[in-house]
Amino acid sequence: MAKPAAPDFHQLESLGEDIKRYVLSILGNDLYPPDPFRYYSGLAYAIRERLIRMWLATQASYYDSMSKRVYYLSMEFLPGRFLMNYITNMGMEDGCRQAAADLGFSLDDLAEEERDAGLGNGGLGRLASCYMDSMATQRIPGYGYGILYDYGLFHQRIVNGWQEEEADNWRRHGSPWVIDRVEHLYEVKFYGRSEAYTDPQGVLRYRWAEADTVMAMPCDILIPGHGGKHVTNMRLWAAASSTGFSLRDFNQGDFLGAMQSKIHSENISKVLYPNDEPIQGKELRLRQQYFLVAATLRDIIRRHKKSGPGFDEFPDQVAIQLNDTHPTIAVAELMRILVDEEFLGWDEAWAICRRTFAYTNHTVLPEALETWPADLLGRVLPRHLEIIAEIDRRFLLEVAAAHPGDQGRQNRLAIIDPASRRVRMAHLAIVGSHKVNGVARLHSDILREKVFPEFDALYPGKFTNVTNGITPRRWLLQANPALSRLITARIGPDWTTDLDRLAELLPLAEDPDFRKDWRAAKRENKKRLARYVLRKSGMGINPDTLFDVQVKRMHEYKRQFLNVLHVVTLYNRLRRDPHLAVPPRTVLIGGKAAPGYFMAKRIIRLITAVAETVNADDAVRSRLRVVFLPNYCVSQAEKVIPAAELSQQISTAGMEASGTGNMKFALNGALTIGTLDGANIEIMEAVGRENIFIFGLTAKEVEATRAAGYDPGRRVAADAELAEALDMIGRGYFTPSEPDLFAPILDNLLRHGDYYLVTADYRACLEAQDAVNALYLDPEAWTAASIRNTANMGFFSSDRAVLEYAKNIWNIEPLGE
Ligand code: GPK
Repeated sequence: MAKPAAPDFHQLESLGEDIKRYVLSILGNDLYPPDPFRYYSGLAYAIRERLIRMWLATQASYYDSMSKRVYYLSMEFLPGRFLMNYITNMGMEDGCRQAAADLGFSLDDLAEEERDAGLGNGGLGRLASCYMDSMATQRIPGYGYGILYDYGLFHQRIVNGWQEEEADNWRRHGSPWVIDRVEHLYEVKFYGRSEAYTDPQGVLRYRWAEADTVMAMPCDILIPGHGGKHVTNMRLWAAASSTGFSLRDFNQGDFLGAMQSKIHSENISKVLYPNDEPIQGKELRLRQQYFLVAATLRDIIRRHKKSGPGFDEFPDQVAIQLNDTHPTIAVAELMRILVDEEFLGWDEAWAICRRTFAYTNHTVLPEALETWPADLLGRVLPRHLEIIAEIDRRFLLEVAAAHPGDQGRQNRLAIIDPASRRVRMAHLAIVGSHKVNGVARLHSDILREKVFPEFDALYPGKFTNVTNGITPRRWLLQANPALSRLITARIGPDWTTDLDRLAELLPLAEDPDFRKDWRAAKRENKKRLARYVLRKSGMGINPDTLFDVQVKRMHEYKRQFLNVLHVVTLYNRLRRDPHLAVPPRTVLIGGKAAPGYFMAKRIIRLITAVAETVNADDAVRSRLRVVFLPNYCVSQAEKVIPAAELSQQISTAGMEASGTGNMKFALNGALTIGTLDGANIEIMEAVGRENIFIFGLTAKEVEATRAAGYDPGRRVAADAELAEALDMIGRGYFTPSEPDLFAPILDNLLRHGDYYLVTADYRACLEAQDAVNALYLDPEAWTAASIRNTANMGFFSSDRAVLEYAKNIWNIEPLGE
């Protein structure tokens, strides 16, 4: 495929004039002094205008096709920045560079002015955004649906070594990418009660009485596919009060009272919950979930009715994908609409529901399986609780028919747990869907065999796998121009939409000239990252050291602590032997901790403490540096990942559902050091066992080790280096003024059985790091392995993933050209 010719409506000639006009008319600002933020905004509005024209011009074909559509429901989307993504996907890069230069700016500097749209926590939200890009590129007709939070994920600052959170008021300076559709408001109900009545035909029916209402306003963000021929719409709902404020209260002089209900309503879309696992029992979170679901289903049904067919054809026109259990109340809401408002019979409505929904599970952590107290759910959504109870009653009859007399099984499978009276959202999602998928092969196996075996027995074939993927446009083409140019020069540009084509690079791993160019591209990215780190933290890092990177949310199961133990051990070895034959290293660690996650915050403090000590030690500082990267986010990932040489993916086996960072690193030529967990296994199979550093217990061994009653004390006693590292941390070597700071971490390890098996995998991790060092000392061999990583990553494109969903789950054909 040749580079797409810019269609007429891109109108690059007038770009410069348009930018200036927007600075004046939309921002109401002077052109002088030439402020980069103003010019970024002007450019953004100029792009937005072209994008809207393109969307209007292309949506007709999309509507005319009358094909089935998918609705991807997610409480989180994590797009990051839009400007460069739009420009690359629309093929406008050269024109935009020229226009920026004519105005006296570099396009890259303007792009740096944009704030991330951080409407998600981590992997789950970023996956949703990669899928939007791939649906647009692969012309899969569909929409993303979510919430437009006023405040996205908090900003992380490091103050005295500790994480501090700052509100992310991301729209404060305007958001050119968001199109408010003020004319399409819907009402969403909460509270009140369910009321029975008899209709004129004498049938007993139910309605939702005395409810409060909140308005949902759609705000659209357009997502252009690569080549600019297809645009997908991401519709995010913003909450608005239905009444403005109470005039009666206001007239009586109670202005603040009058504002109360308005504030209560608008709170719904105020802020993203900053946890990367569910928040148990927070009423506002439940209201957010229902708000998304109710507004979205209204929109879907409006569109369905407009297109003609009746409800019996609904599942032939509509597929709804539940991104984790967060939007699962949709099952009850669709039943409510069909039975209470459209007057369908229960069985007919239920058949429609089950054919419409599919559910993606993203975690097996038991503490992360979402449940709601039945009485809370019943207070906020009275009719839905009744409907869930009825779904549960009928479902348990099915279970009883299959396993007569097995009350234990009924209790285990029940949607409403009879013991705790909590609604198990995963059970509702499984029962209400036609397919349930995990996000990597191991994860899907664990779901079937360990987490939901009795559901699997009841519904053979319902459980399936779709291994996650990432978009090669953002994560290679756009984030790594140096490597992209090199790849395109050798194999042409088609890899951007057909990632398997990267396999054509394989023979080039044997070519010394190509390896030299490959190293030069990596070095350019390392220099770019070094400049970034210097700018952000004032610290210089040396691009001629091994860049060893772990960036992801802070979590005990992800084992940033194991990484620290390796660092401390390496530090000790270097202090003992300054001539140790290992390559100099820069260890970069970044990630946010949930604000209430005590242990994760302590681990951040440990990393910053170790960094302070190591970096101040003249005896080792030229051989080992440690950096904590504050505020890890999508735009930072775009700088960090292309510069990485070693990618740390070291979770306790069986606990990381898939991982997607692992894919981004390998695609950019980093070698992985990792456990046999999540998608690491499939990455190993793809890149070859000799091009990856695998260590540690397997998921089965983890299970067996725990079952046998693991004793960390014995392991520590038998390993002098491990004992030394733990002792230094525990004694306050890195925090002499607060020697007990890390006692809680050590207690977890040594007194509470080391649940995440850090000590069990320590020695294997160090041996894998020895192999890393040895290979890195042979630059030609390392580079060849790096090339083989990139060349074999075709499978991990999100294009492949969404096409699998389309074929096996949604039953949707991509549109033709
Ligand atoms: C899983 F359950 C969750 C969650 O609430 N948030 C989240 O980001 C992640 N995830 C998994 O932890 C990753 O292994 C996985 O790659 C990602 O979801 C996307 O599937």
